[in-house]
Amino acid sequence: MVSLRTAAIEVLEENRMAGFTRPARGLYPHQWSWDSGFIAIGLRRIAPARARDELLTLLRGQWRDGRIPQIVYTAGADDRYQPGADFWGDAGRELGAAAATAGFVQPPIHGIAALLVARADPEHAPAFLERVYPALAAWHDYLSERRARDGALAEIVHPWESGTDNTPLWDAALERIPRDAATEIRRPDLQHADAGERPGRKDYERYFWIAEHYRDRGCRDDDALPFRMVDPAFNALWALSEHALARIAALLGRPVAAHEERAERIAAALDELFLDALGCYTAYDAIAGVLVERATASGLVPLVLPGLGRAERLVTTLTGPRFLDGARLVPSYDRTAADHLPGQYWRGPAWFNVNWMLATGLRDAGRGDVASGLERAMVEAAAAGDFPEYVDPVTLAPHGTRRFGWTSALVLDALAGGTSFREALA
Ligand code: 9WN
Repeated sequence: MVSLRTAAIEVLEENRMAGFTRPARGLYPHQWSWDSGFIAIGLRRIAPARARDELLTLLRGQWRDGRIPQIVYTAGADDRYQPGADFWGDAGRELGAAAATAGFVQPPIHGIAALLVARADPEHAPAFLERVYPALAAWHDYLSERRARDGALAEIVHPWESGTDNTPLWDAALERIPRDAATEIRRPDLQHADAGERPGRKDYERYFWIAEHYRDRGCRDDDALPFRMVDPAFNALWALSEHALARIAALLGRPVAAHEERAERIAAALDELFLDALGCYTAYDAIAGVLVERATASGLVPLVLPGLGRAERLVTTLTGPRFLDGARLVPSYDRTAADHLPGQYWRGPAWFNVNWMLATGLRDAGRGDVASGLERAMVEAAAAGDFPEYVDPVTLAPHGTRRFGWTSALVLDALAGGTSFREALA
């Protein structure tokens, strides 16, 4: 029998493409932005050069305005995933991308991923960081100038930008979106995952309506956008990555103050998203002007931030009945909510990337005991379910696709003893 480590390496090998790793063989044939961040973090444990390539290949898709796109498309795979490159046309290429890309973005994991990858191989770090630093600085400037127009926190303009697509956080905002998209919705994803475990038809009609609206207006981030949400996980990762850029700038002998100031500004503004009644952060609907009253794992992700004032309260919520009490892994959505569904995508199942971020935050917050428990459950769930995309938080039963990229990568990191953001930033 092969070891779990060897099996994880095999999954990453089987998903290896030219310079990057696809999330999964059938369901996701392209390069995804935040997947590549997590995958690079895992790859640094076994192949630092490949981890560097993973991030550098993603940056080929960067637009002149600084955005790092949600998807960099593999040529000839449009019939296998929708929306494909054909949906977006030449928008990205006209705006400087060296590859066909989506117009949306995903959570800014890249700064911290680049720092961790650099730390894993000090000899090659300076040349790698010289290459990625300007691109990552431009990416964060895009977020600041185009997405955080009204304050310190960035808005997302589509559920896909959160990476937690059908989380209950977006339900009320999506109710306002028409369902008559012009695109013929084919759903090739349903050939690779159970329909009951994926977003539904109504969700897809609305996803495409917003995507067409954005694309047809040149992917401009203006006030006419029909969906504008402030996501706590997206912004926490931005603050963490901004701290990482400060560290990278210091290693390169460049000014650090602007990065540090921005990181502090984002972290301070996150406080506006804290809902005392739920004991965690939540999303803000920038169109309706309201906080969403739902407890999701996204609202725990600020635990990744060093020195977070509310860390203790978050740990209490995380280990309490809404999340970990009675479960093995942190569910994506409140287990006490009437509409919690333990096998349905981002409406209940536990995801490995989220649990990895929380384990890292917990260890840095002095709760190595809880962190180790999560890492043990990740390892067990990956072994029993053939590296599933997501699992039932209580039984660890596998759901979604199998032999999934970031599941394998982050299990490799857990097997190597896990990560400390605090140490990486020191
Ligand atoms: C849309 C690739 C991506 C992840 C997201 C996850 C899922 C896509 C989809 O797969 O989203 O981006 O088709 O549902 O929600 O987090 O990046 O693994």
